[in-house]
Amino acid sequence: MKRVASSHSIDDFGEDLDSFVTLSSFILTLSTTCPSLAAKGHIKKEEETDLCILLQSVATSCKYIQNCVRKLGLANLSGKTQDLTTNVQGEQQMKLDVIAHDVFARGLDESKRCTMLVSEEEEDAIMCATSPHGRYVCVFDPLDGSSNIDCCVSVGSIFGVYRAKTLGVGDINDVLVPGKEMVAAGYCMYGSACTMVLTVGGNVRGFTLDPSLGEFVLTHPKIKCPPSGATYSVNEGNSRYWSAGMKRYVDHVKYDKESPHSLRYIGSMVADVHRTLLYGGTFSYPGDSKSPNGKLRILYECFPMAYIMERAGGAASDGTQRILDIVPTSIHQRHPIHMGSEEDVEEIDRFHREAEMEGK
Ligand code: AHM
Ligand code: MG
Repeated sequence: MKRVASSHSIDDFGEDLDSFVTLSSFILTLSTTCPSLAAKGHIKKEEETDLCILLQSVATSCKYIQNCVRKLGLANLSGKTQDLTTNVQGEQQMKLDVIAHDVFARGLDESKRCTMLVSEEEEDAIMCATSPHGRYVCVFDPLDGSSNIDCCVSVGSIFGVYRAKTLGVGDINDVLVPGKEMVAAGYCMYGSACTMVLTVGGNVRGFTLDPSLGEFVLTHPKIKCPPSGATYSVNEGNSRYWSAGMKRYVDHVKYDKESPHSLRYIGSMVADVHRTLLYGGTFSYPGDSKSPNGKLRILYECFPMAYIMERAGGAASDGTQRILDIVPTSIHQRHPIHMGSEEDVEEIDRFHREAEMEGK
């Protein structure tokens, strides 16, 4: 479409409206927008339709949560739950944790496309009893980083989708498989803009919520993580508990590089990973002597983020092995993680290997 140039053209906003795509239109045409899926026989027509309905449900939940986050202080949504409930990790639940969980769980259950759901906020997997034809399992952290919410720091929702082995039957073993078996993964960041990052096994795409349309609009058609970066992101307050490999790596990026790498740590995984994905560098939540498995949950925090990072050309490891090769043994299991630019993650692995060979 040819547009007449004007001093205040819509093109001034930097978007090419010839490729105006919304999240809805993208997921309605998965096989054409993700030809790799269809070509490799990864997905059949009915699977595609069901995945489309499931992803629409996730997108609607994210819009709902985004509205709650935006009016947090105005609608008495801030703070902890009144009865001071804790989640399965023993962590104090915030009001929005509970709301976000309900919105995700109800939306996905009502989509009738899932056999089972796993949420950070629920100890047991949720069986979707009324979905006899459900063919997917969705794992999610409905509101990651919620301890930051009352001071208006960016938070987000993270999700991953697996195939159910038996149609309509929820089985915990469907998710106790390597993360590389996911069919889709994404996150939505409730930040200065509300951004949905999604991969359905092909490219990683970023959509920004246009508040006036109420639609996620494609703004980042093909996100690629730079091969190396100049930032590291980790809770350095824990450094006294770190392994020798981790300590040496962080010293290396601070003292051995031509110019020191910058430390960027928000303490909200979605925001820290989003920045790392776009600008490069590393995000780590390592294991240490106090918490050998780190803090982050493998199923609905590490796996979806690692999947996205790899699809964008980056890498994710625990210092010795690829995250997506790990087979979890329980649904709320924690695991150490380092992810980001491929060369930088390789360097972290090298530091871990060398320290281990020295027996440190
Ligand atoms: P949460 O799921 O209870 O919100 O915890 C996960 C969050 C991540 O967003 C973040 O990377 C990490 O906890 C920060 O932990 P710490 O405060 O120990 O650095
Ligand atoms: Mg979380």
